Amino acid sequence: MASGEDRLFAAPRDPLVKFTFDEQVAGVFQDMIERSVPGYATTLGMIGVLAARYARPGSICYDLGCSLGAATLAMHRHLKSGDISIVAVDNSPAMIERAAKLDTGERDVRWLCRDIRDVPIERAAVVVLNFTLQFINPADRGALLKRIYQGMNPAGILILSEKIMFGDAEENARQIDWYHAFKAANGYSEMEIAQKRTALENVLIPETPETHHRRLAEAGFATSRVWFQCFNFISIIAEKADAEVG
Ligand code: GEK
Repeated sequence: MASGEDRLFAAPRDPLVKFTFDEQVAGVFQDMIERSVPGYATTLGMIGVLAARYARPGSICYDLGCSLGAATLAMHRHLKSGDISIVAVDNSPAMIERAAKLDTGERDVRWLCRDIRDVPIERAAVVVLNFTLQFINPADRGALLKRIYQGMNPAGILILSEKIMFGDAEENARQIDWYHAFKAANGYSEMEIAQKRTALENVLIPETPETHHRRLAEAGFATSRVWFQCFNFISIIAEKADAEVG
C-alpha cells in the first residue's frame, strides 16, 4: 500500500477544525497509523492469526471501519479456506476507494462505503473493530455491539482494539506522557502532537477498559479479555460463548 508521509499537523492550523477521514488523511493514512498507534502491526498480525483460528467455511469475517483494508488483507492472507467471505466497511469514500484496489485474489470481499451502525451482520465468525469504536458516538456503541453479538455464529469472536483512558487521573497522565514519547520517537514534533490532540477532541472518545468490558457483557458476550496493551492502547477478544479450549 503506497502512503505519503504524514505531515498534516506540522503547520499551524485552526484549532476549531476537527479531524475527519478525508482525501488528505487517506493519502497518508498508513504512515499516520503506523507512527501513531503503538502495537498497530501486532494487532494486524494477530487479527490474521485469530481469523484463521475461528473462521469456518461458509462463515463471514467483518472488518468494521476498515480504512485502507489492512485488517481485511491480514485476514485474507491467513484464512486457509477460500469459502470464507469478508465484508469490509468504512463510511469514508476516500478510504474505501483506495482499499477496494487491494489484491484479495479469488476471495469474495465486499467493500462497502456505509456507516457501520447500519450494516447487517450475519453468519459472522470474526468481527474486527480495530480502532473504530472510539469514533462512534458513545450513545450508539451499545446498540452496535448488540447487533454484532446477535449476528455472530455461536463460536464467533469480536476483536476490539481501542485507545483507552484510565479512571485514575495520575495513571492516565502517565500513560499519555509515555504515549507522547512514542510519537516523538516516531518523528512527530511537539506542535504536531498538540495539534492532532486538539483536532481529535470529541471526535475520538476513549473510554476505560472497565466501560468496554461492561458494555460487552451487556451486549451478551460471555467473555472479554485484554490480549494486548501498550500504554493507552488495548485490544480485547470477546467470545460469544465461553468455549472450552481443547
Ligand atoms: C485498520 N481498522 O487499519 N461507519 C463506518 N466507518 C467509520 C465510522 C462509521 N460510523 N466512523 C469512523 N469510521 C483500521 C483503522 S481508523 C482508526 C481504523 C484511526 C472509520 C473512519 O472512516 C476510519 O477509516 C476508521 O473508522 C478508523 O486496522 O484512524 O485511529
